[in-house]
Amino acid sequence: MKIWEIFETEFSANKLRKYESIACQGNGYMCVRNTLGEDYVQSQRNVFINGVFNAPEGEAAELASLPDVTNFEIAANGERLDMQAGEIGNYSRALDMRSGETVRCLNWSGKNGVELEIEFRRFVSFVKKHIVAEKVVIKPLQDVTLAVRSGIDGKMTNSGVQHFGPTMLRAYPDGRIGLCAETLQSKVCVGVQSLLKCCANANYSVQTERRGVFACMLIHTKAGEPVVLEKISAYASSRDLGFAQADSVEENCGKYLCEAAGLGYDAVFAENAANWGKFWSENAITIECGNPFYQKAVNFALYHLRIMANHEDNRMGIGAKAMSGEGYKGHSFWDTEIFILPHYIYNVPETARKLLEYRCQLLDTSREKAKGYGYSGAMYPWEGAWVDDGETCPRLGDMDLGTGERRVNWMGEKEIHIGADIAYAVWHYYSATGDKDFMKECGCEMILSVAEFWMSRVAERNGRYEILDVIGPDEYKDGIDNNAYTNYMAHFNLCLARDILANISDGFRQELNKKINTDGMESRLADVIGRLYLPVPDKDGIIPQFDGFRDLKELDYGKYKNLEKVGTIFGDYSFEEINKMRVCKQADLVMLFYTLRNLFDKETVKNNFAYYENCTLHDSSLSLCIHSLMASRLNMPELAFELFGKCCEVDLGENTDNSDSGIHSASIGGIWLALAMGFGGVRAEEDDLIIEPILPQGIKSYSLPITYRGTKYRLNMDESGTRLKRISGEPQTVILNGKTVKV
Ligand code: IFM
Repeated sequence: MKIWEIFETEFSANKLRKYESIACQGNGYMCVRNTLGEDYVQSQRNVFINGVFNAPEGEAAELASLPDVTNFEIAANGERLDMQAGEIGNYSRALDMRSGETVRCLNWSGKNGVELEIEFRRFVSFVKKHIVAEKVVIKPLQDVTLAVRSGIDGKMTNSGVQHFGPTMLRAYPDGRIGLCAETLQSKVCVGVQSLLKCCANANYSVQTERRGVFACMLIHTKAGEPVVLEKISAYASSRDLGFAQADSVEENCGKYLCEAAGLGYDAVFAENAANWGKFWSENAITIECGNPFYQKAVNFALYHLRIMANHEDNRMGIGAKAMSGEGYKGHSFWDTEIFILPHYIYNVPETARKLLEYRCQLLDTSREKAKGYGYSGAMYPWEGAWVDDGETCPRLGDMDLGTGERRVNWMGEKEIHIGADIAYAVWHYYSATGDKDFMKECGCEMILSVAEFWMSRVAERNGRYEILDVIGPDEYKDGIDNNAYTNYMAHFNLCLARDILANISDGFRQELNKKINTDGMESRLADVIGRLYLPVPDKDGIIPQFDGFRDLKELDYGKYKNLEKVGTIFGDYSFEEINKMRVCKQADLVMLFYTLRNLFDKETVKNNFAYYENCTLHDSSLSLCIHSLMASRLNMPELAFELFGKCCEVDLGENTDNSDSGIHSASIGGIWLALAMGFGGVRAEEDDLIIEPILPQGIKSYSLPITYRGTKYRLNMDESGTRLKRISGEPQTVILNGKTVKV
């Protein structure tokens, strides 16, 4: 097994989409699906720039599919290269995660008898963030006339929805071709330029078509003589960081392209490879066990975690599919704060800060949303897009094929735990970094604003405060009361707000009061904190996921566990029926034990874990990693390892096609969670870094970096025990396996 490569040795059109997603290439600014040069109907071309969203009439904003530069048509003596026609041999295709470069090699014999050896290379530069570079080497085995056509195709859509208005096409005197267009609603100008160069004498022409401009080359070549083609492309937009009104997208794009094209593919690649090399040398995680698949999955997770976030810009989040496909429209969910952010908090805290700053900038639209529903404070969007897009959760969901009507999607209104998740993430970030400036600039205001929301959202019933009519993380259930996860997380958020008010200076309070009125907040907080209903274990020791959960009827769980396809249960039951059954898509209690670890004694957690594990189908990609992490904490190392393995298979498994519309960012963050916070037992608590590693049977060793309050460590665990090495930063104390040590 090649642990550094997303690799295939056989061409299969049915696997095209999955490969395009899992082997996508990017740098946080932009992302390109790993599409092939020639067209196949099964393929889905997408290039996205992070933050370039557009809302079609009557629909939610989505990441707009941009003009494509990955198209590369090659014909030999008039016959088009097509791997489904003619014969292919020596095929291989690999994305090398060490450098971000993808290489496809094949021998192709056309029906007309022409034989070619071809190699395609492509990368998206991590240094020159606007650049996509491609190189194609064609070696004919006979004298042949090659016709090459490659350019900028602006006919791209998001499954049929065109986000751009009229396109401006250009051919520049220096051989560059270009396209500029503006998104229809958000009015973002996007520019794309390419330069195609050939080592051999070529008859060059430019072709235009509606929304497209292409460079064409006719090359007469001799048997055995390789023809080398290089295509460098640049993307720019009017949403680029630092873009000023007086700037020109077209000019910027041309500048980026000329600089990179002047250097050529190999030089731009060398610089990019060195950047990736440094990343891996400082951040690699190793896991040694009988099966190299796990090492590959960990490499895969780190690769994607690096390319999914814009590390410089705080105006966008991370999509549930990152930018690897159209799934979930590029929207950010709680996936970021609870599943993905911990990796950044403990490895790239500057990026974690940017992601939280994005949430801070959503405060105004969140306040408007709360007002719209008759609440106060900040009601965060369930789905976030561009920083001022507001709630982008589509109001209408899937079509009911029976009635022809679309079902109402209640998540935007009811899945309100997201506010507490964000407040929790602020606290988590602060605990691990000690970043007081962030708390002053954003963090305190965020926690207090969401706390204000909870105080208006609770309902007085049964002589206490309850939280009614919500959707918890387990989305099989809709319109439930007193969801344990939501109530406890809201309570935690309220307590954080109380503690902030108890500890801040008068001066800072005055500053805060310019943004949020905190007068008299202490007594209101004390009232709600004291009287908010928090579900407790019943007579069997089980904490109900929500009111009445334990009375719901059971199901033959075995039938739906370990299935390869998500949502199989919906083949047998309607949503309304599942709503009335004691079955979980993912278990809210297990989630809660992960976020707030000290609420219950170990016995209670263990009993509830077993109870909920039994009735959980893991029908959400967010489920397995948390169950693995909790199994580690509960000292069930073998189960933890088994669930970790399943989590690694969410995107990398053989038989799934559920990555076609993009990878699962939360599950990828979850690979890190299960390893670092699960096996590694790493956590920031109060003012301490606590590390309590376990070594499940079957794992020989693992090693991972951790950054805590400016000091970088490497944790090594093997059969001989735990070693913690300080790599950089000031010596600090750490609680390692229960003992306070100075590292
Ligand atoms: O945020 C999740 C949600 O919990 C379950 N449905 C998919 C969303 C995006 O991953």
